[in-house]
Amino acid sequence: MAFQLPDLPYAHDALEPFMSADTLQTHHGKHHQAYVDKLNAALGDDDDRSLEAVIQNAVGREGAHGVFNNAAQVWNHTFFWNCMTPQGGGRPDGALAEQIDADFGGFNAFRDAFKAAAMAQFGSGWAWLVLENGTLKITTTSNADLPMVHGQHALLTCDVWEHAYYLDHKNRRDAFLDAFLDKLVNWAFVAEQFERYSGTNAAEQAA
Ligand code: MN3
Repeated sequence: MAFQLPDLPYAHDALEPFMSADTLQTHHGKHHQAYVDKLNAALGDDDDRSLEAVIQNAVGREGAHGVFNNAAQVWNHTFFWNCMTPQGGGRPDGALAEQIDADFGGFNAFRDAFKAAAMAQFGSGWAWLVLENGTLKITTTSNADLPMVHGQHALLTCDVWEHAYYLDHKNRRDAFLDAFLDKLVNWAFVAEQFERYSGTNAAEQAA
């Protein structure tokens, strides 16, 4: 069963002016699609594993770098689209906000640390807010690498490959990060991930 490119959770122009339709048409329609196509070509038609299973099986395995890179990039991009929303940005509330205060010393400290980490990622990669052993952490990964293969739960990510921002911001990764953090982050989605993995959602725990 072949993997499919998921639809964006909003219209291509819905994130303007902070992320252009041109960027999303290229990034989703060309880059993300290419990872899906290359993954399907590598796996063949009779592979019915989940994307997560493909990633975990391929990580670090000799001869499986192409499968890992394309599978992880399919996962990363799908997650990234969900981390953004029109009229996004602002701040989280509730249990997630309390844990950000506890683990980073406040939202502004979190924001500064996330942006600094994303700025410091050399070359292509991703900046993440993750939950690891009950603690929030900011991490970065290179190329296609992702938290699930490091025992971490991803809560939020920002793509810092140049293709994520070059059409809108040229070389200015800092301007892209400001737009992402202040105008695009879907904190409701991030809070859903936090509740799922932190056990603060009693209904999900019981399920
Ligand atoms: Mn990308």
